[in-house]
Amino acid sequence: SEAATTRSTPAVRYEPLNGAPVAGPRLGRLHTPHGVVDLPAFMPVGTQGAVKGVEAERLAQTGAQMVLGNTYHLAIRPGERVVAELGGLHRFAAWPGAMLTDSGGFQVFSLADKMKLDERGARFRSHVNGDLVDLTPERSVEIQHALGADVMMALDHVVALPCPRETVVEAMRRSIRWAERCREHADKIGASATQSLFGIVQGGLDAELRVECAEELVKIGFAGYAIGGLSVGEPPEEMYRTIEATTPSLPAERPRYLMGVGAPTDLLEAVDRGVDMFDCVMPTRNGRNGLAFVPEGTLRLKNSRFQTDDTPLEQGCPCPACRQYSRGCLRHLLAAGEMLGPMMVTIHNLTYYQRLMADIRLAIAEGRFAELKAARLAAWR
Ligand code: PRF
Ligand code: ZN
Repeated sequence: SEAATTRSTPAVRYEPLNGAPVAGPRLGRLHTPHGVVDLPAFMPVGTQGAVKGVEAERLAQTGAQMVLGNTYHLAIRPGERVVAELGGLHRFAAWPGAMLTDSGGFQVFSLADKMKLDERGARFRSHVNGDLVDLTPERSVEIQHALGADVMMALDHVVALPCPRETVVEAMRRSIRWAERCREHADKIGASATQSLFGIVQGGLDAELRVECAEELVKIGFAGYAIGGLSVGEPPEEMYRTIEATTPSLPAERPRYLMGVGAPTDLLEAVDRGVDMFDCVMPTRNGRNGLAFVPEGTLRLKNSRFQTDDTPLEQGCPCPACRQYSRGCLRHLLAAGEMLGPMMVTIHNLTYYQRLMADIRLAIAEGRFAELKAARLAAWR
């Protein structure tokens, strides 16, 4: 069948480089129609098609190889047809590298007004202009196909934690049914030839539900598997335990993506449990607020102790912020509301995250990930 053919030649292919352990640190590569992504990888968030305050060429200089875009935001404004008419998301965002779009599931549950949800999908009012939007699994795939990212995400039902187990079970089972509809629709409209679809494991903090969800998604068959519904306010230890309960149920030869995570510590803990991909607003959002990531932890640049600090954010960092500006100058730019301040701290933070991922990959390659993890955790503590 056509579906079988497209599935045997996936648009995105995972290449294991350290024997594809089912859990534990994994070194690999993701081959996409827009280049290779070294794994484990961190994807900066470009919600509106642009990483806030960072133009595409600068973004490439941070070491990023794959960027995330949001179906929810781009469908509302400017609309996927406009993006398609302007050449698709890669051309539109001037990003020649790999891209992934989130399905809109998470954003609908966190941003939309007057949301109505049933088996068909979600209906809600746009938080931008109040327009009525109808987001079904089929529609999410169609939008993501028009946007044209290399990886599309299945539409899922995310619940806010804590909540009753029955609610978690219902949302998890619905996410599986929606994922299957996404899978079928992607094949039907021919998206699977040029784009890959990832399923999303839900199930709250319940190990049994996570395993059930993972196993059902694997039966449907996806190019990769995401772990969703985490980093929504639960203690870090609960998140790590849930990741650890999930990854062994995922195929070793497919990439795993932990959605919306996280702090540098979380990246190390998740890589240690077999996760390959991450995205998070932390380096960009914190950067805009004047919080810089450095090897010792974070620097709150608005603090007066940086007023006459003539050193760079991070000694030895190759980023344009550290090569050009002192902490004292960046503090002044932030205090004065000069847009260069947030832009420079964002660039530094993204560079910091990409250098961390490069260090993680080298450590896995050289068989010393445990040492790297211990040293970094000790330095941040
Ligand atoms: N689902 C989707 N996107 C997401 C999440 C999810 O559960 C999360 C949870 N941390 C972030 N982004 N579709
Ligand atoms: Zn820097």
